[in-house]
Amino acid sequence: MRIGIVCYPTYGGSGVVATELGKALAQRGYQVHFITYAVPWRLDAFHDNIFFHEVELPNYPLFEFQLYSLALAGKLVDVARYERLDILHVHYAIPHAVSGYLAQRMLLEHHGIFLPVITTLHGTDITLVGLEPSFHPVVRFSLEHSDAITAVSSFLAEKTRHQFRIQRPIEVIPNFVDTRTFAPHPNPELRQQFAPNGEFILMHVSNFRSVKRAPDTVRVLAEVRSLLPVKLILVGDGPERGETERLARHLGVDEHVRCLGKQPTTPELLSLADIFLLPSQSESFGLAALEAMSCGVPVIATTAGGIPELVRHGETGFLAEIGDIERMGRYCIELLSNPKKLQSFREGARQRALEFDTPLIVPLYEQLYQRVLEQARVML
Ligand code: GMT
Repeated sequence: MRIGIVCYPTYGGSGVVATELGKALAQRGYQVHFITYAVPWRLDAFHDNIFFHEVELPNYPLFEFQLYSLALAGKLVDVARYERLDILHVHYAIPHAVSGYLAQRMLLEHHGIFLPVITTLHGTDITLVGLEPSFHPVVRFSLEHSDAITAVSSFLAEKTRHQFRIQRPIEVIPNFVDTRTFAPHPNPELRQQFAPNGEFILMHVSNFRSVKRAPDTVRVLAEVRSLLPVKLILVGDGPERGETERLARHLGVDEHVRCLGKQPTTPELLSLADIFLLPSQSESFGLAALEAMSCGVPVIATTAGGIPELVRHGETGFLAEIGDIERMGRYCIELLSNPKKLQSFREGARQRALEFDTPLIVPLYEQLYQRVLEQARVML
């Protein structure tokens, strides 16, 4: 089967899921074609069966804003025809589902080719940006015309039904992790660099958009530091990084915060953490937390969105209300000051992550592709 995958190539969960899915499918013998404006950042090496097609953006003085959705649709037609794609899988509805629909119509009317389009919803395409009045009708229309829709959590599927009045089935296929790669990798020398006096380590990985509430991680650090020696490692970059760093200075904990910027979230890096913090305002699943859990790191997070579908309160981590810094701090102290409990949560986190292992989840996408292709054959 020849599968086209459209995603954002930048630092972010939807692009990571799309890329890891493409890599896993290629390993299973499918031919995978990524179509986007840059090489996805997790597509870090040459992979057999994987091809990359860059969407070029023509520049013209009249276009004050770049017309990416149109350029993508045009490129999809080209790739679908010349690479003989069987199916197109778009990740993140805006604008990918719309470009996919447009390409599908052009392929059918001009070339007599039917290309089924599957849309996977990831989060803010439904919970935030998609709700903007200028996008809402477009997202709704493109979902109604997708040949199948998947969402990464039950929370997100329900939100989509409710906010977009979608009656059609939405299949829940959760995020996944390669638990062989993302496994505990203790590295005492590296740990020594971040915590030279044996301090505990809290970690947060995100794109620092406001929904992530990254500054809350610094507030939690300040709370915990009043009782325990602890450091905070921040990985990633984005709009609220500056504010997070300023808050650390304001609270007088800046010497205990290390901002690493955009980094590959390697198992070695994640394994440094004693606790992973995810204080999000909104989170449809929490892929970063799953990768940390797979490395045996318990998660202290909010109850936002789909997080409770991943993190088991009192077993693999703890959940608190959004913005409840005091409680998150208390939970950190409870775990860090009780080595037996911390160890049992570490094991719990790893066990839970094993339920989202790549070989368990990727077949759900393969079965969906087969079903959609079968449907298309019946229709034609
Ligand atoms: O913020 C988004 O919605 C975009 C997306 C991304 O590219 O970062 O993140 C979402 O997709 C991930 C992969 O499915 C989920 O694990 C994240 O929870 C989700 N982020 C949010 O819902 C804020």
